[in-house]
Amino acid sequence: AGGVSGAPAPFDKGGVKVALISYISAGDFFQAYQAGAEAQAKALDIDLRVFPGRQNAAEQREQILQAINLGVSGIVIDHGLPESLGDVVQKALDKGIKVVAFDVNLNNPKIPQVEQSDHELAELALKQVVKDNGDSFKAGYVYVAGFAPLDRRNEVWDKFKKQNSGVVEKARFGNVSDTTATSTADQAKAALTANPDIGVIFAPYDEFARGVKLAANDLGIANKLKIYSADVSTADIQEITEPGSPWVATVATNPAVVGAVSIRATALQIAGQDVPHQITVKPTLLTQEGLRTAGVKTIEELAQKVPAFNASDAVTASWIPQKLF
Ligand code: SR1
Repeated sequence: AGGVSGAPAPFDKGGVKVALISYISAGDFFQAYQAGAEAQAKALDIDLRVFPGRQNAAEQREQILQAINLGVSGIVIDHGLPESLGDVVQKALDKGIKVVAFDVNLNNPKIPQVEQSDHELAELALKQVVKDNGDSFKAGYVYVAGFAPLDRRNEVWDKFKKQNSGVVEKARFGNVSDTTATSTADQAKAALTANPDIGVIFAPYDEFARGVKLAANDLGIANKLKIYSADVSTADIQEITEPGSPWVATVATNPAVVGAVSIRATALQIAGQDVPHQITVKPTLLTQEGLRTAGVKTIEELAQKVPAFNASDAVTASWIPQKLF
C-alpha cells in the first residue's frame, strides 16, 4: 500500500481496512453500489473487505462482529433491519470504529446516514405519473414494508393518494428476495388479471418494475399499462427504451456514485474530519421519451450527459480523488 499523497493520516500510508456489509447484494442497483464503493476505496488505497448480503439479518450481525475482529477502522452498513443491528453496531462504535449507514435508519447521532432523497424521488415520479395520466386513474402499487427507502417512498405515495381522491389503489403487492423481479412478476400477473382496469403501476424499485413489465408482456397488456419506477442501470435503460415498453419513467441516482459517497463519508470520519449527519445524493427523472431522444443506451452514456450521474459533491475533500466514472 502506498497511500494517497497529501492525504491526512492514516490515508497518507494507505491500507486502511474498511468493511462494506450489505443486506442485499443481488440485482443491478446493489452490484453498481458495490462497484462504486470499490472504485472509491481503490482511489483512497483502502483495503476494502466486502461482505455479501443474502437478506439474512443474523448473517449481517455476524458479519459486523467479524469485521470488528478483523480490526477495521470503518464499516459501511448498506441496508438491513435496524432492530437487529443496534447492539452490534454499538459494539463497533465502542471500539472506535467509524460507521456509516446507507438506507438503514440506525438512529444514532454518531452514524451519518446516506440516502437518495427518497421523498423527492417519489415526488418526481408521481409528478410524471400525473403529467402522463392526469389525477384520476386506477393504480397498482409495489411495496414491501421495512426497507427504509421503500418506507420513505411509501410516505409520499400515501400523501399523494390523500391529495388525489381520483387515484384508486386497486392492488398492492411486492417481494424482496434474491429473485425479486420474478417473484414480483408472479404476483403482478395475479393482480393485473384480477384488476384489468389498472392503467398505472407505481413500482419504486427497478427490480419491482422489471417484474411488472415481465407480467405485462406475458399477459399481452403492455400497451395498456404505464410503469413508473426508481433506480437505473444499463439493463434498465434497455428495458425502458425498447419498442412497446410499458416502463415509461424512472427516478434515479447513479448507484456507483452513492457507493463512492458512502466510502468517502467513512474515510473522512476515520481522518477525524467533519461529516454531516444526513448525506443526500439527489435523484434525476429519466423518461422513456427523454432517453430515446438522447439516444442513451448505457449508464456510462447517461453519466456523460447528466452531471449528477458522473459524480456527487457530497462529502468531498481536496485530498480525496473523485473522478471515478
Ligand atoms: C429493497 S430496497 C431497494 C432500494 O434500495 C435502494 O434505495 C434502491 O434505490 C432500491 O430501490
